[in-house]
Amino acid sequence: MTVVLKLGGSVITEKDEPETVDRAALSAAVTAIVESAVGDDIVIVHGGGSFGHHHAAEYGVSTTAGTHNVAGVQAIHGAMCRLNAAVVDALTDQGVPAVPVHPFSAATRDADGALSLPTDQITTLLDEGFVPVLHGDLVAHAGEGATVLSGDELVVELAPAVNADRVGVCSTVPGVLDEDGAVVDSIESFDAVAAVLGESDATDVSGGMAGKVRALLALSAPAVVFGPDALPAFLAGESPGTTITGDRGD
Ligand code: IP8
Repeated sequence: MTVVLKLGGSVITEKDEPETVDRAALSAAVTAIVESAVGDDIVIVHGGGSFGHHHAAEYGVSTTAGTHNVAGVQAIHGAMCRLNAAVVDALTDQGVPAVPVHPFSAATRDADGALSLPTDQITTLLDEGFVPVLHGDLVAHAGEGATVLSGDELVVELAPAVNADRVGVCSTVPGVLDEDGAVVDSIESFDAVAAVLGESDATDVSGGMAGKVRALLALSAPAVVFGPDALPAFLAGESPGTTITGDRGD
């Protein structure tokens, strides 16, 4: 069974402190992975948290608005590489054969914004017993310079490429919440929940929960959005939080 797991950037970083890892939260997530039966058959993606989003906001870069500013590209990509190194280190410290994969080195967006992500490297690493660890990053974008590539977009690209049986998105909240703060059990179309999907409460240049749901609806496999406490349950095969079932079939 192959699992694609996204660790939200706000889960593993102190969202209000620039470039600060939440060591306790990261360690708890790694422990949950180590103690699960998933083994090495997992691809991990992490978001930007107080690393990428902080710099992206400073340089005015989002998933659609790009930059040609070299200092900006270096600041954003560099911060994400530093967070990636912290995540890979935390995993290897607990014995996971984690290796870094930096999407900026491989992915492109065309002038229409369509993403192309080569995945042979990922499938080969998995076959060879490694745990690839990707991260939200920048991407070379025709006509825009470089734009933000969110971890949720990566999840959508990776899940079919590795024939993922399960897709999990570990967020700071226990699922997608309705206007009363209750977890929505399942989502089958964006229109059904558009009214309750607000903006993220942290600096988030990737579109907050609305952007997350939109991206995950593009998957043909169901994706589960849950909070950090439910990570062990997800890895044990349960579907805590919100299950998002793709309605586009592509
Ligand atoms: O937190 C964004 O990744 P996300 C990465 O998954 C950057 O949206 C560079 C801000």
